[in-house]
Amino acid sequence: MTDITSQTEAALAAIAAASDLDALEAERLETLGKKGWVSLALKTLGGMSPEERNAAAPAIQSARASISEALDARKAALEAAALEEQLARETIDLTLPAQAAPRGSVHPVSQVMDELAEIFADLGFAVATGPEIEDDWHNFTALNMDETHPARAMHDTFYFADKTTDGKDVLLRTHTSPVQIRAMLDQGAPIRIIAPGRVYRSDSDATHTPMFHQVEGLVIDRDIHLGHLKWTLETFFKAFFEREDIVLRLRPSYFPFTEPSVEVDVGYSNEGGRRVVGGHGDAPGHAWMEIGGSGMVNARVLEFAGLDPAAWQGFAFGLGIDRIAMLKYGMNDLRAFFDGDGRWLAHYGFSPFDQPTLSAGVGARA
Ligand code: FA5
Repeated sequence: MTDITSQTEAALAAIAAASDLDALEAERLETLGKKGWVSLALKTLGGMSPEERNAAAPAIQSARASISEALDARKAALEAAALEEQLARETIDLTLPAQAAPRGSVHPVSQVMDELAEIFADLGFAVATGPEIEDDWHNFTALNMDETHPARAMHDTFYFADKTTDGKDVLLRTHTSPVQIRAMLDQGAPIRIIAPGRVYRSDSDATHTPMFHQVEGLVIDRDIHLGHLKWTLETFFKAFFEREDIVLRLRPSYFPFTEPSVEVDVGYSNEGGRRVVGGHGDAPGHAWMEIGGSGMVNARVLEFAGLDPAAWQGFAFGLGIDRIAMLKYGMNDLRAFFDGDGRWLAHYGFSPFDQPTLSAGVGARA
């Protein structure tokens, strides 16, 4: 009896002193485990007479109950302490400043594409896309450049060795104009889209790269005329450059897919070696810079795209995105855009948090 009492007291003290879950498990095995002394004592009850059992059982059972309870309580306490310790160790204080400078920035071309989409969305334009690997029907033929058309040669095209299953040449699109054809065939008229994206030409110097970016614009509706085109481009450039003194010059030109065709120039001045848009290109200290081509969609193109030229007219334009990015953000060598130089990106790139919005200003830098 006294034996059990003192053994129980010793066990309870050991349980209370167990400093971790392993020590506690060792104590459980020693008491309530299969070969633990409490279990063995319980087994002896079977061999006793009823009187002996009545006398011995309560002490053993109460020892088992109190030890089991103490084991559970100590286990819960040790687990809670372990959790506390882990939580304290793994704490992240979100109010602390970042340890390292954030890396990565948005390329000016991507930023300008977001700005374009934002401004044109406000004018009711949707964004359309087309494949960069095109066939010559969409890139040339449907744009009124048949196989012998000299304008095909002007585009310095990268061709693939293989043809499509129906015998068309496959190429890297030389402009975004094939998206006009795809949009008209897909959607019919009326239509109001822009199509920004990559284009490819075998061309390279400070203002030409083999891959560059254009944004195509296409509006097809009834009674559309060149005045709508001029207003749209002027409104766009004023919002894009965030200045009212933008002057555009539409110069007669030739594109097989527009008639009439006009080249779009913007007036700029040189300030400290940097081109700054604004002002009339013929004013003192100013000049004109070509930024794109445009015109009224040629009736032949409407026919290729399944639209009736007697019912529908429209205008289209194609602007060099890299050129307008250079003008807006002051870079002077187009080739640096695609060198992947981290220092250039750190200087000219944008914070991912700098989302262009019309309300906050499309050119805001964070
Ligand atoms: C075209 O590509 C026509 N598709 C534009 C068009 C669309 C006209 C719709 C009419 C209607 P062009 O080859 O001129 O036109 O190119 C348009 C603009 O892309 C140029 O003004 C220039 O800003 C830019 N660009 C042309 N070649 C390069 C190049 N190699 N590198 C960078 N930008 C270029």
